[in-house]
Amino acid sequence: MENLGNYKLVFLGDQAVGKTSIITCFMYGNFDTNYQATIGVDFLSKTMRYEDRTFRLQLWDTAGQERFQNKQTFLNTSKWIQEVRAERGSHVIVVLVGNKTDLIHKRQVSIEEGDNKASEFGALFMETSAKAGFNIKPLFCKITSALQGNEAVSGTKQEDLVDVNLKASTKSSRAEHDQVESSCC
Ligand code: G3D
Ligand code: MG
Repeated sequence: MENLGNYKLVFLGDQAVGKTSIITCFMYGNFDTNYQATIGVDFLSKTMRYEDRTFRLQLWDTAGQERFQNKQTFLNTSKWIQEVRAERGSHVIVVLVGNKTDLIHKRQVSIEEGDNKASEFGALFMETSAKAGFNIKPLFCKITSALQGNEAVSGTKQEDLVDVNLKASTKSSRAEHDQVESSCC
């Protein structure tokens, strides 16, 4: 099994869009666990397998300062993506995530709008619902798949970075859990 090293995934987006919920759903398979109750660690780790390679993903949650209404959180993703590009350059993989698809009657942004915006920014796009557990694992599979195409390996000086941008809807402190391999892609 070839180990392709550590990858940093940073979850950016306005407050209450569901960043923490997506991480929780992916790590623990449920919606209600509040991993942030455990304090003291900066990120959660999970090893993903893609074919005969493994990727260790570091999930870095962040706490947005401002809370906006649904549509505005989508508009604000432009700012988040631009900041990431300005800071990290164009090589980073950016994924635009539309969360809370379970709130069908409150939808403000069409799939097409999301898709178009992602294309415009050279980002991947995915819709999810942390609450329903919809598309959460596929999201991380998509990221892993993009990483393996990227061929960034441990041993290279620069650590590759995946930024997961969220739209739609914080608490602070962090928990540590290093979960074992998840093979799904
Ligand atoms: P954040 O980490 O981006 O700030 P959170 O967002 O994960 O803390 O989620 C903010 C609120 O949105 C939480 O509700 C959470 O339960 C809810 N939420 C997260 N994901 C989904 C989703 O997919 N669908 C729905 N319907 N709600 C979601 P509270 O009430 O605790 O503020
Ligand atoms: Mg949070």
